[in-house]
Amino acid sequence: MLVIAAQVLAWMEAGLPANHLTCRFAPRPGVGIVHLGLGAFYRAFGAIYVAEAMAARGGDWGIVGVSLKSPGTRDALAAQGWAYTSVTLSPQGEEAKVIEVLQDVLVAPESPAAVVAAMADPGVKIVSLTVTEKGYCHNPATGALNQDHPDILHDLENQLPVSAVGFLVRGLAARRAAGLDPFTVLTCDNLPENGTLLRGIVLELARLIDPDLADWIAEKGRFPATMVDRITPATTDADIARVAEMTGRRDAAPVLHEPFRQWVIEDSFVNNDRPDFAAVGVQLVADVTAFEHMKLRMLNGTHSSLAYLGYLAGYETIADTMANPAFASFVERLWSEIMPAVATPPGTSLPDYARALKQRYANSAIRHRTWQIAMDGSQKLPQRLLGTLEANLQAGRPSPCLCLALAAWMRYVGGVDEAGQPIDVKDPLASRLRALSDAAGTPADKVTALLTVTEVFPPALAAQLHALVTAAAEQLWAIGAQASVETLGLGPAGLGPAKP
Ligand code: CS2
Repeated sequence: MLVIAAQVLAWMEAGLPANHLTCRFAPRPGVGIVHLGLGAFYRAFGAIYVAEAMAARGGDWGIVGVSLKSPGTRDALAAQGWAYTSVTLSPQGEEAKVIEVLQDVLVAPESPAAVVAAMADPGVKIVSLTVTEKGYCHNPATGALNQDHPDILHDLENQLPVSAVGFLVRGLAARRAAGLDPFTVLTCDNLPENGTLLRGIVLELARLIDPDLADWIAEKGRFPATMVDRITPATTDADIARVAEMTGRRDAAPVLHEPFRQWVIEDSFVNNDRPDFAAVGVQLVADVTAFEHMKLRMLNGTHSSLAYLGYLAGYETIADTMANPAFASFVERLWSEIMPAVATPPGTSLPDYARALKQRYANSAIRHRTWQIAMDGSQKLPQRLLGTLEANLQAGRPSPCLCLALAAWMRYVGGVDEAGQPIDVKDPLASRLRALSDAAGTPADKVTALLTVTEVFPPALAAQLHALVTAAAEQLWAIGAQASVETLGLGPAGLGPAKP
């Protein structure tokens, strides 16, 4: 232990000016949080807020991270004593900080019992999650648990789980057995009404395992909804080399992100036990819904639209896509279609939010690949695009740009780009989507076939969308993404001048 501590100190201090060292604690704090899913986003976002809240107001909120699949992040961080570099990238320059808030990292497949034990530790008050949309093992169109999911079938038959939901249920069961209160379950994924959704999924699995446990969770558990926002591309080998050059020190697991961040949390925690989030700018509110709709529809909805259309037009990153004036104008038109379907959250202006997003997307210091955002579309479309489309259909508002984005997803999941090259489509439904697309002949047939995927499209909405998306697809296949975007996107900008 002492040897590791000395190595880590050397690791942290070599090459970094003292004022770049932040969020270090001596003695180490106790563990108050178990976090499932230790990807770049959480380490660039939630972990930093927790570290800052502890630095500002104290408390034992050290974090035990859990990787649900592979040991890579644990192995990289172990050699660094769980510390890592966070780099803020902006056109004005870059700033590196060392974040030392993780106290341990567990790899669930290696030691599932240790993960359940960590959750059952009396000091732990919160279990948070960033496991991405597909990690919830649910049906994206209905929000219900997918009881046929292989991981859920496993977790129903075994004490030691593999799914995030399974770990939550077994962790809560262990606390109940020990006579402890439940932990607060804090979801940090981009899902609609994410707290309520996860509560429903956890209760459904718990009820199948032990109905009394489900009643206990329903009565005592807390599942606050959240809106999370910071653009954080996956870390690449080139990023690792760049950070080494910047800091003079090799970090095998740095995170690189934009300066902007926003976290809105429904203030509903078991026994009100949480870090002093308000002290570090987190918005604690009674109702997150308006913030969440704004973010999922205006940010993630346009992000996915730019990802599919930008990828098909040959762009590698969002910033590259935005550098094309037709796309920059097209995204404004998308916001004009989306804003009428979004309630304005307190203290916010939707046009200002859109203008700020435009700047964020144009940040060329961030290399956020269109391919990365295009991943898992079947899990993302309902909350990002379909809710907006449904609201516009009901109100009789046209949405040609959103329909084009949906058609672009359909072209993308066909697995062949406009130059005839294969696309590496990552999606839990990839092979089914590909088979449906391949079996259909014309673009119109492909639209008809893909709209039958009920995990994505509720049948009534599919029927309403059919003619509109068919028209968009016919144009997209005929003239390509670039020309389709030009057709819809060029012309005067849709957002009007910024407020002084
Ligand atoms: C992106 C998000 O990969 C994606 O699907 O849309 O990760 C996005 O960058 C974040 O939600 C921003 O907060």
